[in-house]
Amino acid sequence: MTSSPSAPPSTNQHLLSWVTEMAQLTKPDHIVWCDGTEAEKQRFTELSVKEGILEPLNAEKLPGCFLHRSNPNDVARVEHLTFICTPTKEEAGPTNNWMAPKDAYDKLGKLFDGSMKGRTMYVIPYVMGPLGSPMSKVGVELTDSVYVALNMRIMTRMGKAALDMLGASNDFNRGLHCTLDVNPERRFICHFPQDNTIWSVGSGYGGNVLLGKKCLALRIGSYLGKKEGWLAEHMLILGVESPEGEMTYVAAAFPSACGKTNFAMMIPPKRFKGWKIWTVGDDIAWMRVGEDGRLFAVNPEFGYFGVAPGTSNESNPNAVTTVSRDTIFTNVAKTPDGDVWWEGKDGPIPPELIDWKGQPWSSKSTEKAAHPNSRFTAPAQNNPALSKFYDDPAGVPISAIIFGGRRATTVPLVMQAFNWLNGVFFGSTLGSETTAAATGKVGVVRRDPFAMLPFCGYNMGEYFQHWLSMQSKITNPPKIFLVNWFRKSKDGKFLWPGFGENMRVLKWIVDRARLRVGGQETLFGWVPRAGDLDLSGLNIPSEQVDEATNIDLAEWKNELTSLDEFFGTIGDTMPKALKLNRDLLLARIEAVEAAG
Ligand code: OXD
Ligand code: MN
Repeated sequence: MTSSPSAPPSTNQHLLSWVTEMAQLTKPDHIVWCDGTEAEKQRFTELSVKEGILEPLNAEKLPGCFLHRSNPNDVARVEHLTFICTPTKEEAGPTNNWMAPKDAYDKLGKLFDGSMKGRTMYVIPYVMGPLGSPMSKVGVELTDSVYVALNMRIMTRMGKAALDMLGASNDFNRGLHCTLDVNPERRFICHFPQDNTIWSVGSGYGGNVLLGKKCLALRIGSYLGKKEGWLAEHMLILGVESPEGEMTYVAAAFPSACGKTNFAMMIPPKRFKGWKIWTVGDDIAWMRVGEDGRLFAVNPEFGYFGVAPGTSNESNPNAVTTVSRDTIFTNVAKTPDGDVWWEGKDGPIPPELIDWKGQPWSSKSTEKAAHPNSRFTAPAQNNPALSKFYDDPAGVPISAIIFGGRRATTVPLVMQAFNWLNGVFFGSTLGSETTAAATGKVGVVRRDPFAMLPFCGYNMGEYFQHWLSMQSKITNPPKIFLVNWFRKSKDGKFLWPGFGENMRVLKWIVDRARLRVGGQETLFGWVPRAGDLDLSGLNIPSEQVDEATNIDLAEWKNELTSLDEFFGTIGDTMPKALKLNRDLLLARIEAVEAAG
C-alpha cells in the first residue's frame, strides 16, 4: 500500500487511525483524501471518462453532464440485503433484516479483506446538513469508487469544510464501501447504529453506496434522533410564499416514487398568480425543537438524486432546468447527438437511441430505453426554486406536516388530524395499494409507515413511540395532514389531476395551519367543506372532487381491519395509544352504523 503524495489533510487521531485500520483491511494501492475543490472534480471526471465510468454528453445541450451505466444487476436499493446490526434482534424490530454486529463485521470483513488491492481508496469527509449547524452531522466515507466520490460531491458538503467542522472530534459516521465485483451474492448493506458505522459491499447503486443519504441521514439518523431527541424523516421540505410575501414551511412524507421531488419543486397553476413554492429539500428532513417550541427542519442533503423517467416540463419544469447542467445521469438512454432520454421526457420519442444497457434501441422496441429507476444526481443550486434558507444553519420552522400514500380507495384527497396523536396515527398507517397487474390481488395495501419502512434504523414500534413522545417537547406543534393524490373512481380513473394542481390542496393546508379556513369534521379528521378548496380554473366536475374528498365508512372499516393486522405485526413495542386510537375509530363507525 502506498499513500497519496501529500500527507492527510487532517490531524484528527480518531480519523487517522480508523482510515489506517480500514486501509490495512482493504489494502488499496493508493489513498486519496478528497478536498472538494473544482480542480479535484476535474481530475476525478477526467479519470472517470478515461476508465469508461462516465461518458461525456453533448456539452452544448448539457454542459458539465455525464452518463454512467451501472451493471444491469445493480440498479436499485436492495432491501433484502440491507441489515440493521444491533446487539439484539428486538432493537432492529420486526420490519428490518437483522444481523448480530459480530457476525456482520466477520462476514463483511472477509469480503473487504484485500478488496481494494490494485485500486484507490477515496477518503470522503462530508457534512449532512448546513455547515456549522447544530443539527448537522459529519460522516467520512471510504470507497473504491470514483463515481461515488463524484456523486457525494454533489449530494453532500464534501471535503475540507467537513474536516474543519469535525476538528479533533471522534463524533463522525464511519462509512466503508467497496464495489467488489458487483455480484448480488456478495452484496450487503449493513448498519451498526451503536457504532455510528456503515459497511456496504458489492453494489455501486446510489441508495446503497452514497452512504450519507439513506444509510446515514435516515437509518443511522433515525437511531440518533431517538437517542438525542430529534426526528430524521423521509420528508421533503418546502416553503409556500403567498402573494403578500407570507412564508409557510411544510414537511411531507411520501413513500419512494410517489412524487416527492415534483411536489417539492411545484409550480403553482395560473390561478395562483403570485404564489411561489420554494424547495428546501426533496427527500430527507432532520427536525429539532427550537427554543420557541416550534419544530425546525434542515435538509441534510446538498443535491438531488431523483428518478429520471416521468420528469418533464409538464410534471416538473424546475427539475428539467435543474438537470440541464453539471448533472450525472445513471442508466438513462442516450440520443445519437449525445442528449439524454427517458420514458416520459418532453418531445417525440426519438426513433433511435442507445438504451440504458448501452445497446441500440428503436422506437419499435418493447423494452424500456431508460431503466425505470434511472436517476439524475444534480446540485441543489441548479434548482430555480431553491429556497434561500436551504443552507440556513437554524433550519426553517415547520407549520404543517403532510403524510401521503398511494391509495386507490379509502383515503381522501386531504384530511387534517384532530391532534398530535391522530397525526402520528395517520403517519403510522401510510401505505400504497397494489394493482392487479402487480400482485394478482387488487387493493392489497403494502404498509409503509411514515414512508420509513425501508429506512427506519431501529424497532418500528419504538419509532412510533418516539413520535408520540416528541409531543411533550414540541409546545408549538405543526398541524398534521394526510393526503392522497392517487384516489380512483369506480371505473379506475384518477379523481384528482395532481402535479401543480396539488397547490389547491396545499393552500388549504397552509390556511388550516394558520387557522383561517374552515373544515368539515368527520370521524377521522377535518376535510375541506364544499367551497373550501379553490377550484377555479380547474376543468373537472365538482362531483369528482367530492368523490376525491369523500369518507366512505365501509372502506374505513376494511382499513381498520387491515390496520389491526399491520399493528399486530409490530408486536410488543406497538404503542397502545395508537392501537386504542384505531379501536376508538372502529367504535365510532359502529356507533354511526347502529344509529342507522
Ligand atoms: C428512495 C430514494 O428510494 O429517494 O426513496 O432514492
Ligand atoms: Mn427517498
